[in-house]
Amino acid sequence: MRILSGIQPTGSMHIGNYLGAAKQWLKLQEDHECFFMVVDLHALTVAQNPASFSKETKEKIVELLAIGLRPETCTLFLQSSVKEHAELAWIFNTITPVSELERMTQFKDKSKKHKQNINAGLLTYPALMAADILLYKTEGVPVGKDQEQHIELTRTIARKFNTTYGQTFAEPKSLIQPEGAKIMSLIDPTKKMSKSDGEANYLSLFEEPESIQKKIMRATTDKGKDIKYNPDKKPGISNLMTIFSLFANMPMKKVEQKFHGKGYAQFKKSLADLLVKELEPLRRKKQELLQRDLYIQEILRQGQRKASSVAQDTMKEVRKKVGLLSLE
Ligand code: AQP
Repeated sequence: MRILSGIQPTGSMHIGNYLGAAKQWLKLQEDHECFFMVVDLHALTVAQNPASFSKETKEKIVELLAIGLRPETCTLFLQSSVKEHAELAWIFNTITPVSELERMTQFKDKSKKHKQNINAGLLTYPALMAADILLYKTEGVPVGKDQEQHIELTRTIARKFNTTYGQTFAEPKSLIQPEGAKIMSLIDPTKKMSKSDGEANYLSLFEEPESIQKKIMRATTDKGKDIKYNPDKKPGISNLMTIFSLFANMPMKKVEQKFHGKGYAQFKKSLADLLVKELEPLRRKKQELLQRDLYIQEILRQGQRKASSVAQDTMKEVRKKVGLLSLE
């Protein structure tokens, strides 16, 4: 199966990004043809600081390597380094109804969050995402639950293209984990963990140990004191239990048994200790990789070459099907 997924360059990768998406990538790279990219063009849909944007982009590649992506087995690249993404997105813009774009949850949420900057790119984001995916004739897209709607729209766009111009794209499916697909905010466990919601809401994968302790001990819990998994009635403790279960690789029933009769404080302390232990090697690896600028550049060049070769073939086919005059 051919796999593709991406992550935005801005902000540090948080445990939601990891448990919902990136952890799947590590497994998939072992026995599938995988394309993973840093989606810098998508990130431009909210205002960025040009002085720090490219540095953040490089740092995201470093983070992906630090968690264990292996450029020998997967293609790791920058979205903006393969020009065909923007080209195919334009063609998809011409077959995507505005009404479909307007009903996207992410567009509605981000329009509320960035009232001063509701730009056209924010609206047409899913057409670019469809281009990202279909350019590689992708079959599986490992993502968190929040991206499911965009992948459904990608399938709609693929169908529309196929009926308009002839069979070209297979419909990709989303690969969503049964657990961890939606890690919630540490402060408001009814909302998705998001890096744009402020420091206290999320836990970076590369967080310092003292900060991990602080954030977990301050995380919102619910009434009562039992360590019982019940996302509807006890969203706070259930979210923390999901994080524990996934990092400890322990089924939820076992987590409940382990903490039976213990209070929230004791559970939180165990969770913080577990996270400090599990995240320490990633933090060290990131520091080490940050010094290896030439190595990172070489990986990106190699990724660009591999991705471009597939993307150019697809665009050639698309241009022909659409009827764009070829100058060859
Ligand atoms: N809370 C989450 N739980 C599970 N999966 C998540 N993902 C994001 N948040 C969670 C998944 O991580 C992948 C990369 O996400 P992204 O870089 O595209 O960023 P995002 O979805 O926009 O993440 P944020 O933190 O919420 O960013 P802001 O605050 O900038 O909007 C995707 O597969 C996503 O599903």
